[in-house]
Amino acid sequence: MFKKILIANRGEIALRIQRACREMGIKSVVVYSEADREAKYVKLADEAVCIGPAASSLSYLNMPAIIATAEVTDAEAIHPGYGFLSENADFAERVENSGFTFIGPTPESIRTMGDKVSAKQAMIKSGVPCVPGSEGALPDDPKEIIRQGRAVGYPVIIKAAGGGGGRGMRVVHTEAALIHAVTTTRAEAAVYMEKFLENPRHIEIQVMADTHRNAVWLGERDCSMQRRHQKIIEEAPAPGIPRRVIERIGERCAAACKKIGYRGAGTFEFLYENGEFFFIEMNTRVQVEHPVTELVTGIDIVQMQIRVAAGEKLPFAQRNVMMRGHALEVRINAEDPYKFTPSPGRITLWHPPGGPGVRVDSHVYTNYFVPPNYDSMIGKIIVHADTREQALARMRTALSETVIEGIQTNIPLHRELMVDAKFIEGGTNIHYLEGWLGQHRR
Ligand code: MV4
Repeated sequence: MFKKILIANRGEIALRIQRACREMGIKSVVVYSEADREAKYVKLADEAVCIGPAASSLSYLNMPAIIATAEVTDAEAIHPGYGFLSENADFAERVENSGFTFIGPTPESIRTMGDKVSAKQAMIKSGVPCVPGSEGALPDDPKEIIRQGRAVGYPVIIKAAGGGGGRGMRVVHTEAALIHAVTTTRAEAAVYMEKFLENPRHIEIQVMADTHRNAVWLGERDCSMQRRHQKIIEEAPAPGIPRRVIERIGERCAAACKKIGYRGAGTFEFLYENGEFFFIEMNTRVQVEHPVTELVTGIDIVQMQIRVAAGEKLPFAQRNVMMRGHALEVRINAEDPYKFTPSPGRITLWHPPGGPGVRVDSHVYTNYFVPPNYDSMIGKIIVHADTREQALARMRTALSETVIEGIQTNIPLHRELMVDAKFIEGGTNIHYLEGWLGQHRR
């Protein structure tokens, strides 16, 4: 096992990784920017190194500074967290070429999955069901593009192979609009075509693989409650989807991991519509919403990432993975709850909730200054209970005792959503929140 790990991230995930290291008896080094001096994980660090100014490009994205810090501190491995350099294949390669372990998949896996066309081709080969569409990248020939559009059937969606998170996508309703959409989406990279699903849910499967040909799936998460591609509530299991349907998909995901030699944690993203799953893309990192999976499976995903990166075997097999109860996560953002404008500044009072089945992942505290330089998420409240109904009650209680003063947060929005009849029913789609916000305009 590693003696020391460098944490190349910030915010609540930096604290999450630091806690995992400490629990495993591993020393950790955090790198931080000038804007993050006050963060809890910097104050609690075994070692903390300031690597640059607030701007991410000069700090959390500064590969030479991060690798040089690993060298001077004698760290053996680098955990990239999520965002920043976590899915940068060149970074993973530079880390490994400098003699450190990248806590994540191989650069080749990151590259293959980062290209949505090659990711989809790999999944088709592994028997994972995908959205019907073009076979690979679209050609230049307009006649051929129009033929494929007719074969797929309108509406279609044109996506850039290097896109993701909502970048580089165009919905096309008629043949007349097709060529223009392809031309404008085709900035430099390849583009592909898919049938456009109008009202899907966003369901993802968590996987974990070691370097000894073992791969397991750890259930699913429903991440449909989102606005502008920013998830705000996640839960596990996904309400109302038959277990046998999810199990078939999960087994295919684990099989795909074995086939492509995947290692570490990963997430297969699916759209779910009319009882069917369709793969859209893979995330080759730990995700913000990993705690809901940790609470329903009892598996420490960050600890497992570290173990498999050190070459250990997964300490459990698929048959040992049990799902118990229901978990809900709400993301706490420093923003206006209805206008969504960022609200950085000093937190004059931070009073987090507690009690049985309540987990708070956050790097903030009373008198902490939320810097304006990064995304607005300042923490997460995650609850676990035997049933979804009980988890909802637990979340309502947790939200009712949460006090955050000095900045605006989206806690009032979460309080309203937790008593919304359709959300309580379960199974709302990816468009629900934006529709709800339109109805509840103020
Ligand atoms: C789609 C889709 C409908 N049909 N693909 C958005 C970001 C990227 N991850 C894929 N996205 C979508 N792909 C087909 N064929 C609708 C979306 C989509 C979406 C997906 C997941 C979560 C939120 C979303 C919000 C708008 C559109």
